[in-house]
Amino acid sequence: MLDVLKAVHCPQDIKKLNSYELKQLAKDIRTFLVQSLSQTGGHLASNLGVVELTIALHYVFNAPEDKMIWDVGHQAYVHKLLTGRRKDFKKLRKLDGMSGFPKKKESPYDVFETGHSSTSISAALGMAAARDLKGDNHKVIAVIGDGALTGGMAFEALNNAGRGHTNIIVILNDNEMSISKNVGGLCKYLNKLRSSKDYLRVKEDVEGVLEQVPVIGRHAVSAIKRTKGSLKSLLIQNTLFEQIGVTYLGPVDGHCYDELIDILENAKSMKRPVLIHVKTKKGKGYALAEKNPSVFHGIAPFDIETGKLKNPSAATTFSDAFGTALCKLAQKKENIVAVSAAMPDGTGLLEFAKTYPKRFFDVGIAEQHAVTFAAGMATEGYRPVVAIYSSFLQRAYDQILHDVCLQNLPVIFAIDRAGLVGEDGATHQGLYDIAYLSSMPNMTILSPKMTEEVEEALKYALTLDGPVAIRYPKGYTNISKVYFNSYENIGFKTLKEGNDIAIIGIGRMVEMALEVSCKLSEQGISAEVIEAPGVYPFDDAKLQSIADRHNTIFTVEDGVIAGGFGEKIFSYLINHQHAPRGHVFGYKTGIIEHGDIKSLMIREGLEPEAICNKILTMLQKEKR
Ligand SMILES: Cc1ncc(C[n+]2csc(CCOP(=O)(O)OP(=O)(O)O)c2C)c(N)n1
Repeated sequence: MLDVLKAVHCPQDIKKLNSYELKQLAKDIRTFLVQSLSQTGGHLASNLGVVELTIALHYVFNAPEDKMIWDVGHQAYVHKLLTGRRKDFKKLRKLDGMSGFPKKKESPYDVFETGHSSTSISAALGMAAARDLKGDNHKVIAVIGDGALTGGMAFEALNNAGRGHTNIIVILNDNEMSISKNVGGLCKYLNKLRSSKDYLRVKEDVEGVLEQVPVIGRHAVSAIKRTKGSLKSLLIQNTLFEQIGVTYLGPVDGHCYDELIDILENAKSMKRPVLIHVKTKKGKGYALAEKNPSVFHGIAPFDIETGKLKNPSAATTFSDAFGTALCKLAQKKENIVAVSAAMPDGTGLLEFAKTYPKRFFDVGIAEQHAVTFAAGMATEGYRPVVAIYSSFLQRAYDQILHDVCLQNLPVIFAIDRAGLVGEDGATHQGLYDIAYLSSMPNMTILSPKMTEEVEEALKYALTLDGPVAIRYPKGYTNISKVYFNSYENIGFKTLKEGNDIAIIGIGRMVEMALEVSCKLSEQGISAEVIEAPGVYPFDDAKLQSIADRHNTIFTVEDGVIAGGFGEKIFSYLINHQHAPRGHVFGYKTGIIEHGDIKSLMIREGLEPEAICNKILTMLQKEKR
């Protein structure tokens, strides 16, 4: 069992395998992935779909000299397995373990880091341009899914590639799925191409026809092969890709080595930008994942027989609360519409999509477009609610500023996964939204601290006539319901009285602030705990009165300190002739790798014990 996989330590080992062993390797990898991910969780379905493709790539090309870039990077597990990291799967996505995405420091085979979608073709083209300038001749390959191809940057890159003769090889891994079913006109177009006569059949037909021409036939076939490298490229000139200057090869069956190796060898010999259209099945080889690829896209530890989660949670998450609240409000307010960038599942919008199909817009992995599309709808009297994860919304910085905030349009941003997200790591942590949104004109930022407050925050947002961001974390919080806030006003609110110091928390950090105050009271320190449901702009008068009551103020947020909530509080107070002592608790750096959220917070010093100790040390120093 798994003998072939165990014998593969680096891509050179694959090149020694015969066709039977190559097939066995694919089987071994699928067995390994299902077993291993059933224990650790991770991105299963996408990886099961690229097993033969990844093996064929390493069989034909010479990594790491030839460079492979994995778009999004969630499908790079097979690549990791083939490049000497099998043992590291035990700690996949765990603290100090192997990342779920390509990481340069992990392996020389990981040449470019990904996590957010649609970057691979740009990066590949840049690497290829550098190669040409240096006079090198290795190959650069970008592997991109049909979902990731819906991101505009992929087209910016193809447009750029089509202008010149820089050779890059783009592998379009088309499984007809994003996380959910892929959407849009491009997807329909790819479907048409998928069902056209496949690459090998066309090639055989042409060779057959030419060979029937006596004497010159055989020469013609090899001459065309030599000069053009691709017979098919002579025939199919009318794809979108060909029209913009990128040679289209395909479609090929992404689970058939013969087809894959033939087409990759062909592309390898070409001197131009090439796109190879590969048809794959997401979840291939594991029936439950084939049937339900969205569920197995990213999954927590599960039972192999049933596919059920090992530790299911019945708790309502912030995403659930958002979805339910939006459906409820949309019933009364017909101008509410919802916009998703390929994440209706993760953001809790499935029910809304089902209940209000005409008022639901999944625009694909296109966060920039999602925001400006919403801005357009807002100009026509609609109340768009754009639900996007914090880290992916970074994509749309200028659209939020230029198209929404400067025009003061009433677009609501439902920012899910704000703060640490844990296992997905540095590219996915939602650390920056407060910093970048709080510097934008007209923007109001709200931060509910418990799931029950999401509906209140939404209702409040709908009373405003400008942009509002409602940020909330992954999962749920455990804060006592006695602290429920009805969002009648969003000013600072004292949750617990205290005389010695003030601790101001936002969102899920309010729970932390309350815990810290309990620990401090055991040490004889009385802390006033204040929440800021309106993170920004804050209530100036109330802030001044807090500063009148306390000389020492602490703030706690789950975002980067630089430009964040605490910095703005202290900057405001200093500029208004208050000079409180205190400390801003948040993340000192924006690079926080993968691991479970609790461990990461402990490591960052954002946990009650560490905060309490820091406060006590400060207070003691002040006494001296
Ligand atoms: C900018 C951005 N938005 C959203 C996501 C979340 N996301 C991760 S994978 C994925 C679907 C990718 O589909 P595809 O490229 O076809 O790959 P597949 O999983 O089908 O192999 C999405 C939407 C992301 N990683 N980056």
